[in-house]
Amino acid sequence: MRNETLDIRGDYEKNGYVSPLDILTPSEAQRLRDDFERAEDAVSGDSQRLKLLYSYPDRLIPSFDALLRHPNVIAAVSPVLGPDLMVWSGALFVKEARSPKIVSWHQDLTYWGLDDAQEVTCWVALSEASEQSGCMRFVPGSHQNRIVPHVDTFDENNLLSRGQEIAVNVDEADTVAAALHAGQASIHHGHLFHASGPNQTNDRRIGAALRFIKPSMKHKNGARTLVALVSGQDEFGHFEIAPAPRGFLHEDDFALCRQDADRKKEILFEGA
Ligand SMILES: O=C(O)CCC(=O)C(=O)O
Repeated sequence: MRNETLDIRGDYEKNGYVSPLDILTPSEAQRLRDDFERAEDAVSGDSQRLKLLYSYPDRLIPSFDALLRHPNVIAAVSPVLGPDLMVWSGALFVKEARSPKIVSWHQDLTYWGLDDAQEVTCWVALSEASEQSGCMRFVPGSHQNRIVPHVDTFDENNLLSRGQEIAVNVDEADTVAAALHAGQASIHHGHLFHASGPNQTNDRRIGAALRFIKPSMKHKNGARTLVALVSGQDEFGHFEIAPAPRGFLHEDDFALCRQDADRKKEILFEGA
């Protein structure tokens, strides 16, 4: 793997992202995709469970919990956040083949209700994320901004919860495409301007967005949402630490995710 030759911390501080990083072999990525698609088939008749599966694959499928703790993932994130790492969310972003779904320009931390910016997303491609399939685009250096105003569009083709979009113009000429092969990843800052376009290919574009935080972070409203402690220690106790998944799509894990989704909904839709 060639990540050792990168200055992850230096590049991240300068640009607000690092891409591409080699994380999984193509066959490891394919195995995760297979597990996800097997789970999808198993819950396909139940829209509530399907939604929970997209939001919490890491709490419902043991191999996705293992992804959060993968040594290459930890090695990509710890140069930025340090050795104590929690994952606040591990949701999937899926764009079906030939799908018009997009993600508008936004900054991640806008609506998450967290009190600080000690957060890094590691976005792991489980299928080809090319410009044609709608990979992410970044505005290098834009993480130096604080949170800028966003407007909610609730556009049905937008994968974001509120269809939120930053209210300042982004010049395409200032952007870079973060194309990834299956098994590669990018990391990005919670204030970085980023977006992604439609999928114009014949395969699904599937990515796991792993949201790492430092344990010192907390919710401004005091909510103790569910996190996975994946490296080091939690000396703060601001969150509820999730147990390992009890099995593949275990009923008790669905119940835990349902509870957490309700807590998060209150935060994500505050003021909407
Ligand atoms: O998957 C995408 O296209 C966008 C994901 C995203 O915005 C994020 O991970 O913060």
